[in-house]
Order: sequence, then structure tokens, then C-alpha cells
Amino acid sequence: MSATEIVLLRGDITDQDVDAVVNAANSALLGGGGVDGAIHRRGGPEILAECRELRTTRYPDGLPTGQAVATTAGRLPARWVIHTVGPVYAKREDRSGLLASCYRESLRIADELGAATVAFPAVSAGIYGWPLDDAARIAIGTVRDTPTSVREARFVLFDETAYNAFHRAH
Ligand code: AR6
Repeated sequence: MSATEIVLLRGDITDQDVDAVVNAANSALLGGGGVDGAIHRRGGPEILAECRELRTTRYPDGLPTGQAVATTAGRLPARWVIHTVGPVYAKREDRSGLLASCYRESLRIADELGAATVAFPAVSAGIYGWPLDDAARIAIGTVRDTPTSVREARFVLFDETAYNAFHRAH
């Protein structure tokens, strides 16, 4: 096992030429807005077809929050998409363990695939409402502390606010 380099980048995750991109999906695995919408739009219908197959075979009730599963990446530059389901932010309940699990499980799947470079979005920090600084701290801390063969973990932040939050947490 080698040390994982953490790279921060401002950009669009669908542009990334990496082995695997992580999708901030939902349990249904059938698409949505944000990163999920962008990945399915740009990656094409193959990804959705594989997601549907996963729903009928392994996950009839949906992919549970905090878990991850891979499909191929259709027309994206990446080879695989690792779909993970972040927790919806809740003020009165600490769900940070589930958010950390998204990163741990995504790295575990990446290791199974043999992916050396993996691009992550800020899971749960968009539609799911997680405060950016806290989301960034959990994301960076978990990737830093998880044993993995992934050589580069690239956080791809969509805007300057997200980039700055990850920069502070790094
Ligand atoms: N590249 C990189 N980052 C992006 C991109 C992109 N193309 N698009 C948005 N972001 P979100 P969530 C940023 O909402 O909070 C979907 O409907 C965005 O600014 O994609 O986990 C799913 O189906 C934010 O910082 O994911 C679920 O229902 C971060 O990526 C739900 O949204 C994550 O925002 C998941 O919500």
C-alpha cells in the first residue's frame, strides 16, 4: 500500500480523466440533479442501464446511505463510476459517520476495481444541504485516514466557495 496523494481542483467532475469518478447519487440510483445529473447526461444511457440492473439484482430496495457500488462510465473519460449515497444533512442528528462511510466505501470499491486515480465531488454538500466546511473536513479526514491502494484522490470542486472550504480542511 502506498501513500495517497490528495489533490484539490476547481472544475467539473465529468471532465476528469481518472480511473473512477464518484457520483453523489441517491438510493434509487436512477439519476437526479447536481453531480448525478451531470454524470448521467454526459456519460449516456449505459450508466443508467447498469444502475437499473443493480436495482433489480443486488439492491431491490435501493443502495443504502453510506454505501457505494460501481458501474462502467459510458462516454465519460473515466473507466468507472462509483455511486455512493450521502446522508441528507440534519441539524439535530449527527450523520457524519454515514458521510465518512461514503468515502471509505468508495475507496474500498476503487481498490476492488484496481483504480489508481479517483475523483470525488463534495458528497452531500449540494442538494443534501451539508455545510461545506464540515463536509470538507469529513471528506479530507476520512480519505487521509483510510488505508487504500488509490494513488491519487482528486477532490473536484465546482465553485470557489467549495474549493476554499476544501483548501482550509486540507
Ligand atoms: N462537478 C463537480 N461538482 C459538482 C458538479 C459537477 N459537475 N455539479 C454539482 N457539483 P450534489 P448531494 C457540486 O447536489 O448534496 C442529486 O439529485 C455541488 O455544487 O450533486 O450529495 C442526487 O440524485 C456540491 O458542492 O450532491 C441526490 O438526490 C457537490 O457537488 C442528491 O442530488 C454535491 O452536490 C445528492 O445531493
